[in-house]
Order: sequence, then structure tokens, then C-alpha cells
Amino acid sequence: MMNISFKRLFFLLVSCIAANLQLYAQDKPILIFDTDFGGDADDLGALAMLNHFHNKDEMQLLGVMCWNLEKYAVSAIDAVNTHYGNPNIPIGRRLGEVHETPWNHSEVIAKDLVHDVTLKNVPDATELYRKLLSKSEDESVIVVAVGPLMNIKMLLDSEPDNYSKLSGRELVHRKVKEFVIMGGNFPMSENEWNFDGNMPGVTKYVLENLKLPITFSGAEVGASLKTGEVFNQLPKDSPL
Ligand SMILES: [Ca+2]
Repeated sequence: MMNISFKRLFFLLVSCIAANLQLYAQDKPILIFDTDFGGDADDLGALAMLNHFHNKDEMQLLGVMCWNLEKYAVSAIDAVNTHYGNPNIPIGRRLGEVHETPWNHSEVIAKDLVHDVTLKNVPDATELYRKLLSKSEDESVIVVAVGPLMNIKMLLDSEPDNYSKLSGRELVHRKVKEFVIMGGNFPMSENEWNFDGNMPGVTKYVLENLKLPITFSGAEVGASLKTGEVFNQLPKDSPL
């Protein structure tokens, strides 16, 4: 009799743990980070935070898409991920002509910290988006975009391929559950970089074609948050 009770108790306990794990697994956000890394410090800070929460198992950083075609941008992103112990997070890049922007912080980070990928040997962002989304559960991925939206436009316009027979538009609406987009200035403004990006029509196209929940974070939010002093106290090998 005692034996049966113990078995029941054990079964109940395992069931509870399994149920909790399942609940936790469902709740854990799965993110793709789309960034114009290299100019302002906020993308660097955001990438560090994402690595931190990824390591705490509070979310999964599924991949990083680099909008910036600056020579060292992808290397610097990989260096940050590697610094936080995540050298294998896949990185995709926007196709286009590579340039050098000496005032970007990417070159310093890439030259000072360990990394093993560059702009030349990572896949096109559209291809990586399609690969990652096709392997994901339906309505499971959150795309966080903190730069201009060209990578999203290219994804929406993509054709069926080896990863999925769905069009880009179908794939996005099947696999993504939410977009979080940093851009604009609310209630209104002109020429905010992320929504302008010297790419007329891209933001309008993306927003008109996304039929999914979108959370916007305008430039006025960041402008009201003054921070940075604490970074002076960090060890010299920190990318921050
Ligand atoms: Ca940005």
C-alpha cells in the first residue's frame, strides 16, 4: 500500500514538473534581433542584454540579422556574442556594398575581442531568416528590429526555397508571433533614422504588409533615458 502511494506521489511530482517545464518552455521568448549595429551604442547595449538573458535561460536568442554593411559590423556582433559565451549564435547580413565607417565602434570591438566570422562568410539575412523561421514552431518567434527595416522587407518579398515552400509573407505570418520595432518618434516627427534609413518607402511597405501585432518604441523613449556612467567601471575586456 505504501509502495502504491509512493508511486502515485512520484508520478504526481513528475507530472507537475513536466507541466511546469512545458509552461516555462511555452513562455520563454524566442527572439531574432535585427540591428544596424555599429553607430549608436544602444544596439551594442541591447545585444549585451540579449546575451545576458539568453545565458540566464529567460529567453532564446535565435539569431542576429545585421543591416549595417560596415566592414566590421558582423565581426563585432560575433565578438560580443563570443564574449558572453555564445559564439555559435547565427548571424545574417544584408546584401550590398561593404563600406568602412571609422567612427563606428565595430572596428575597435572586432580588433580587440575574439570572433571567427566576418561580413564575408555569413549568410544573407533573407536566407538565414527563412532557415530559422522554417525550423521554428508556428507563432513562436518575436522579431526585434532596432534599425532600418530592409531585412524585413527582403524577407517578406522572398520566394519559396529549400528551407520552405512558403513565400516570405506566408512564412512570416505563420512563424512570427510579434514584432517589436524601435523607430519613429511619437506622436510625430520627420527623418528619424530607423524609419528613414535613406531608403524611401521601406518602412511604409513593411508596416502595410505585416498583419501581426507590433509594439513600437519611438526615439523619444530612448532620448529620455540618460545612462552610461556605469560602463566606465567595467573591465577593459568588456565590449561595453
Ligand atoms: Ca539601431
